[in-house]
Amino acid sequence: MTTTVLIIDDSDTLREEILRSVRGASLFDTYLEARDGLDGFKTLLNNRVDLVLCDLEMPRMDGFRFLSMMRAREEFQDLPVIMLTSREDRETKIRGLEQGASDYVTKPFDTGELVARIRVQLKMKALQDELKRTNELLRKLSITDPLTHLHNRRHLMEMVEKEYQRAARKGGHLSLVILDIDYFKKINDTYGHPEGDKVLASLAEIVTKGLRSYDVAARYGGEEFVLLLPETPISEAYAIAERLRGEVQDHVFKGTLQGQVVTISLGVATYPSPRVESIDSLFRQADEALYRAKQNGRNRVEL
Ligand code: GH3
Ligand code: MG
Ligand code: MG
Ligand code: MG
Ligand code: MG
Repeated sequence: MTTTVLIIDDSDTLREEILRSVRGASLFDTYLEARDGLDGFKTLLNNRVDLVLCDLEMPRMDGFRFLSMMRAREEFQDLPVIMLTSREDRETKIRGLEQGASDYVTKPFDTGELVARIRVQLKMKALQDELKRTNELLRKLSITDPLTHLHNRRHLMEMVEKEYQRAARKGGHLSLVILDIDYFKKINDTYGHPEGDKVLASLAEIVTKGLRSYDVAARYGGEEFVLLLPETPISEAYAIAERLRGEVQDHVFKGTLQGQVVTISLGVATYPSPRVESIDSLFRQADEALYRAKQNGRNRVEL
């Protein structure tokens, strides 16, 4: 990946001088220049930039305005900005740092110092990016079931809470589908546990495929899955469950499981409805419906 620096200064001489310094240190592959804050901001919007060197006093838009404009935008929160100031003025430096400057260099600057400060900023940015990636990964792991890559039960309960509150506030319909594999024990007994795991992974794929972006599919227990369907009245939830039931039944397994038909039973419940006035009762109704589906012969959807 190429690294890009943006130099914003109204003085041609100074820009050239800075350019020479950063070029000499081979810190960047691409060099962008702007004559004032407004120009610089436009350049920032149109290019991927890794570090900004910015003068304070400039016509049209000065360094302070530039700083507050860019820091107001989410995508530029972590972008390092080194201010170039001719003023030894303590107040100016403090104000710059307070408005989001990462560091400053006083003009006339020393090339060695400028390069060293740039290196520090680039290193901090790299560490920050890595930390962010690690955090995202940890977050993802903490909400995902490792076998099926569906949401885990804990995250499902968080989402249920959120969607329930939303439905209660706005008066929409929130549907819940609980599904359980029929005679899964027999599949494990016949093919072995690892093949059973493959069935679970395949089912997860089928379930995920047909979902809308705001639906949530989770592994609720060993071989039980839950679909959380916001803004979905019971008739629609039933249709979704019924479609899923058919897709699972028609699924053609490969390898050892070839020829094996797997079916699921599903229970559907919706908030609000006569016996559903809490999250607990939403789950209870769906669970009871699932029980009836099992009782009534399996490979069925019950409300
Ligand atoms: P039914 O639901 O139709 O009443 O019959 P069932 O055979 O599916 O019965 P039950 O729901 O009681 O059994 C669930 C089985 O699922 C038991 C357990 O060995 C298996 N199971 C649970 N978690 C996993 C898993 O992660 N991997 C595999 N391979 N099997 C699992
Ligand atoms: Mg200037
Ligand atoms: Mg079960
Ligand atoms: Mg059971
Ligand atoms: Mg089962």
